[in-house]
Amino acid sequence: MYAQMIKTDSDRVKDLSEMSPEDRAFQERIDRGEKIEPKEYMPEGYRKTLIRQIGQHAHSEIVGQLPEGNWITRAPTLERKAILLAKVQDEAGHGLYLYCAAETLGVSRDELIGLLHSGKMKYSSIFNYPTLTWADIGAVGWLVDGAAIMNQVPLQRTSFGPYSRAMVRICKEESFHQRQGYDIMIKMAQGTPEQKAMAQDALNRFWYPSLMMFGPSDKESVHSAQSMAWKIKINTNDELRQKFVDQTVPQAKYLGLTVPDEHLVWNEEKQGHDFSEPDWTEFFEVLAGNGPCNKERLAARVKAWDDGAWFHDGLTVYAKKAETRRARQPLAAE
Ligand code: FAQ
Repeated sequence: MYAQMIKTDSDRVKDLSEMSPEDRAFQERIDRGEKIEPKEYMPEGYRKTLIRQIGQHAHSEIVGQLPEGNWITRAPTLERKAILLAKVQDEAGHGLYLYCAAETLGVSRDELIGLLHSGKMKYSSIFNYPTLTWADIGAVGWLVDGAAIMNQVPLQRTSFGPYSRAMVRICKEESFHQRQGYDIMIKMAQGTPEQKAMAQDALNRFWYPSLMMFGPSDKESVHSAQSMAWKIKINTNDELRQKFVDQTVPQAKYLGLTVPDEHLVWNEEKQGHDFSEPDWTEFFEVLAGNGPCNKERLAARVKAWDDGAWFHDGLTVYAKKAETRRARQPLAAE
């Protein structure tokens, strides 16, 4: 049912005068900065846009465990192993809060997961790139979590109550994640020449994919205008990308690493950096399923789901039995 609705939420933004009385009252609530809660009136497009965005966000957290999960057994020290294990578990928790937030909109978790597994729903492009060395785990924490936080801090003020509340907790955890990544990068960049070269190589490979995380340029973004009118999104894709570059360039400098962009330069007038756009052809290829790891990532998720089916089925049967038992039992005496 939801599958047919995914593509239909990007109509032109309507003027207040063109709206039905309910939609106008809804838009006025949004404009006053009120939060919308699950049982309250919302236009169908608002509900569908949120299911799409929160669902994709949840899938990203779950699929995002895979590139780092690969390194849990290979982390260089026991301490690094424990930290990475905790981080990967946090990502699972984020996925669960987000699936719960999506469920309040009337879509089931099974339906969302089915859409992910059949390739009908997206997850973040970044997780279709491989993590080839330990330095990549540093780069993921520093750049990928850094980009995720840049996007998610404003989402704490998003108009849908359950999504904004999930973001508050997620952002707290993500900032630890970013620091642990930067800490790995500091150790590598200040280590042997070989370690520093690994850190530079990780930055070279993760820089442009991290810039792509913010989505296509504002000219190409089909959903931004409506999502911003509904305050689902608070900033445009390009605004957040610019903030990310401005925040990250001094961090790279501190590490003694070079951002792989020969056109990167501080622009005094705009008080921000000028920088090269990512390769958008590559971005759309990754979205179409043709990135370096798309097939591997989806196959790993489907296998994990299928391997866990016996447990899922057992729990469902047990829950039904427990419910029948409870229904048959007379009420306990007062
Ligand atoms: N990857 O019109 P727009 C994390 C799609 S969390 C894949 O601009 P919108 C934590 C977009 O869905 C990372 N698809 O779309 C972590 C749409 O396709 P559709 C995830 C992308 O929604 C760290 C089409 O392109 N964060 O990393 C991407 O207004 C480390 C047109 O684009 C979130 O999901 C992309 N990068 O803006 C975990 C944050 N960009 O649906 C483990 C919430 C765009 O029409 C380890 N989401 N698309 O088929 C958002 O803020 C927005 O959805 C955007 C896209 C900004 C991602």
